[in-house]
Order: sequence, then structure tokens, then C-alpha cells
Amino acid sequence: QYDPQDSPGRSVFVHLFEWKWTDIAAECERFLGPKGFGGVQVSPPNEHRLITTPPYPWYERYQPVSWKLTSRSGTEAEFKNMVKRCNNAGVRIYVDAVFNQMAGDRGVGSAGSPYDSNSLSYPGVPFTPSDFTNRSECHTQSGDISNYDDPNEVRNCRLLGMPDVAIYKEHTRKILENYLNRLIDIGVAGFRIDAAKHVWPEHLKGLLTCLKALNSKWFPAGARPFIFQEVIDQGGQTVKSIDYTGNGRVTEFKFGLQLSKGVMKRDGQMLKYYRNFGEEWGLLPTDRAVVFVDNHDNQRGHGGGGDVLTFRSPREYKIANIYMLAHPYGLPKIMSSYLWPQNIQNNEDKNNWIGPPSDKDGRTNDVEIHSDDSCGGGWICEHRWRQITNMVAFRNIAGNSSLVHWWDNGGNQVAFGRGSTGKTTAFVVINNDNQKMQKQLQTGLPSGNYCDVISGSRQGRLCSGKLIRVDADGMAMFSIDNHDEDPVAAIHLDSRI
Ligand code: LM2
Ligand code: CA
Repeated sequence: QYDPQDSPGRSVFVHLFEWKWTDIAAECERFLGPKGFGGVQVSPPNEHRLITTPPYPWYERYQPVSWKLTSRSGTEAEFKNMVKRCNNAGVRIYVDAVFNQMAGDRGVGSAGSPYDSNSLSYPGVPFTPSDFTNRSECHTQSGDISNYDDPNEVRNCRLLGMPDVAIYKEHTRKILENYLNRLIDIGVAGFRIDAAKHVWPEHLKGLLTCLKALNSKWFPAGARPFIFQEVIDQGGQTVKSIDYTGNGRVTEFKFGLQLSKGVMKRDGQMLKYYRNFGEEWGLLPTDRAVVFVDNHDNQRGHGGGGDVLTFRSPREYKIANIYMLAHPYGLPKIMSSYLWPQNIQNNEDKNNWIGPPSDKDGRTNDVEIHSDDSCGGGWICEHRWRQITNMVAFRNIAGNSSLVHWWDNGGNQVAFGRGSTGKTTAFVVINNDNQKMQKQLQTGLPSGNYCDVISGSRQGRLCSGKLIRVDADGMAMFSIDNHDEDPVAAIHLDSRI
């Protein structure tokens, strides 16, 4: 449950937030497969609430109505087609599994099922009142969570007023088990467990141990589904991310907060300190962590928020993602967003509910792809930014090898290789200081001409970016102006000309 079940040589996944299944299938074949991506986190595929005030916010998908596979991203047939095509392209699908809570209010969901949170009736599942935590299990007046320091309340009370599913009950668990196992049969490789903080870790374990092995059409016999649990732990609360590592990996929210701080040079941070970023900083063990610069929640001030870098600060955002992908800590996830117009009042974005590019009835638009590889129509496609895309191959080549040949200038100019001393497979140099850098560094790479994959890409024997010459002794000269478009250079064995 800790292994992302990547096909050989792959190691990075991307969250294609709110993309439709038809677009994801195409993206696996035309881009993600060829560029070496390991997997995709997809939006929840199940039936969800349709909210009209405000009109079709993204978060309606965090309010389940049933486990029918008809959602804003597409139909069951489209979902199955996507899973097949992505697996055949060597790209895994991880499903966002939402089951701590069910939809609030009443109405009809995206697959046409009625529901009523007042009478706890979800006939599309079917769930009845006995599938929810009992009022006596939650000790707050309202029945809602208010004190996040009371672990009992966090698990047994209602999150934002939504009915709280009693996953520990045999009947209820069986229904969830069937849902997840059905997805496994279709061929998904694992799950993001939404709101895991609000489910007792041992109750989650009770469900997860009932899951089948992955579909043998694409996975080795007995392969276990990859699990990563969303536990928002930025420090300071009683419920901790480490409480969940027995079940699978856990989202490490401190990673993006701290790394963003380093790149922005806030609170006296400097990149030179980030050599041992990870466990020694009090983060989760590396083989238990899923790491990311930002996610769909905190990029818009939801889910704990915090001062994280996003696509809105592209230069710094690229530096942060490059650092994440170059450094050995954790299992990295790239965020792929859509644009929405912010409306910030008193430090809060009043538009943080806005859903993906869509028509007036909430039908999501196709992702537009331009000939220069960028996206349009409101889709940002950070994963297609050359500087980020090319670091996926860097990470794949570096694998989980050590960080070696570290150098820094005592500030924000840093460089390091991956591999073993004198035998590295990849090398990165970052100049995040306010002066030009010109420095001979030991790369540990075999001699040759390398294409810098940040300023360009290698195409056969050609390089569209800077050429970097590594001498017989492994030394190379790096000249990085702080005014460069991207003050970074990265080379690896597969970028050798
Ligand atoms: C999470 N972690 O455990 C996410 O970090 C958090 O962002 C999710 O909330 C939450 N779990 C549920 O999956 C998101 C969104 C909320 C939204 C809920 C449900 O951030 O804003 O709440 O999904 O859609 C919305 C309204 C809220 C309302 C609630 C219920 O914003 O005001 O509460 O629906 O109707 C009365
Ligand atoms: Ca709960």
C-alpha cells in the first residue's frame, strides 16, 4: 500500500484536477506516457451533489450522493476507457475516494439519484440512517466538528454539517469495499483517501485490508493498491499525520509550506538549509510521504490554506517544483490547475469556489492543447511547463538514489547530484540569490556535452537550451544569471548529446 505501482522507471504523478475522463485518456497517450509520468490522481468519479448556488463549485464533488460512476468528469464507460488507455500507456490511475461524509441538503445527484441529508436517505447507494454515526457518538451540541483538538470529535462528528458515514459498521463497510474493489477490477492502481483525518485510523485499516489485489491484466499477481491518505497536519493539532502511516502513505502538507518559504526567502529561510529537507525537519519518513508544492485545496485557501506557491507566481513555483523533483525526499505529486478570477477581500478569495472551465449548465469544457505544448481555455497545465515536465525524467533517472556532491554559497545558490560520489546520474544547480553565479562544480557525471533541460530540451543530437560541458574529472562550469528566465540548470544521463 506504500508502493505507487508505477510501471518500470516511473516515479512521479500528477493531479489533473477536474479534467474529464476523455481528456485524461488522451493526455496519457499523447503526453504523460511519452514524458515518463507514473500516474494521475483523478477527481472523484462517483455521483456527487449538484450545487447551483454558487453555480457548480469544484467542491460539489466532495459531497457524495452514491457510488454510481457518473460525475462531472464523465460516464462509467468513459472512465473505464480512460483507465484502460492510461494503463496501456504505462500511466496509473489513482482515484480520489470520498466517503467520510455524504452530501448535505437534498436534491438529485449527477447520476440522477435523489438524496436527503435530513432523513439520511441516499437510495442510490443505498445508505439509510444506520449507515451514519449515531448522535450519541458525537458530543458537540450541534453534531458538527468544532474543536479540532478533540480526536473523538474530529472522527465522530459531522464535517461542515455533512452526514458522517460510520465506516466501522459491517454493512456500511461492505458497501464501500464493493465500491473500491469495483474500481480495482476496472484497473485503477490506488486511492487518495479524502478526509482521512476524520476517520479513525483503525477503522480505515478495517476497510483497506478488505481490498483486492490489483487487476492482473496490468499488475503483478498480488500487487496491493497504492494508498495515500489526506491528513492535513501543518503541526499544532492533536491528530497527526504519523497516526496514519500504518495504513499507507500520507500527504505531507508541511513540505509545500516549508519549501515555498525557502524559495520565497521568508522567515530567514535560505535554500542552503534544504539539503536535509525531510525527516530531519520533522516531516514524515520519506517512504511514507506524498509531497507537493500546492494542492487543489490550499492553492485557493481551502484545506488548511497557508502561504504556498502556485502557478500565479510562475518563476518561484517552477523553482519549488524543480527542487521537489530533484531532491530525494518523498513521493512527488505535480498539481495541474485551472484558472479562476480571484477576488480577494480581507485576505480571503471570495471566488475560491469557482469550478473548472465549463458552460452555463456546469458541463466541463475540453482541455485545449496548443501546438507549443501549452494548454488554453483556462487550463493551466503546470505539468506541461517544460521546466517541470523535464524534471520528471530527471527524477525517473535519479530514482531513490542518494543526494551527493552538495554545494552552496552560504545562501540561496545550491547544487547537488543524485547517485553515489563520483558516479551520479543527474545534477541540478539553482541560483535563487540576487547576484550572478559563475562556478566550477563537481557533478560526478561522466564527461560529455549535456543539454540543460530547464532552458530547453534535448531532441536527438540537438539541444534547444544551454549546452553544459562536463570534463573528464566530472567538473563543469555553471553560469546562471539571477535575471535568467529560470535561474536553474539541470542535466542528467539522458540529456547527454
Ligand atoms: C477535507 N479534508 O479533510 C478538505 O481539505 C476540505 O477542503 C474538504 O472540503 C473536506 N475535507 C471535505 O472533503 C471541501 C471544501 C468545502 C466544502 C466541502 C464539501 O473545501 O468548502 O464545503 O468540500 O463540498 C461546502 C461549503 C460549506 C458547507 C459544506 C456542506 O463550502 O460552507 O458547509 O459544503 O454543505 C455548511
Ligand atoms: Ca467521520
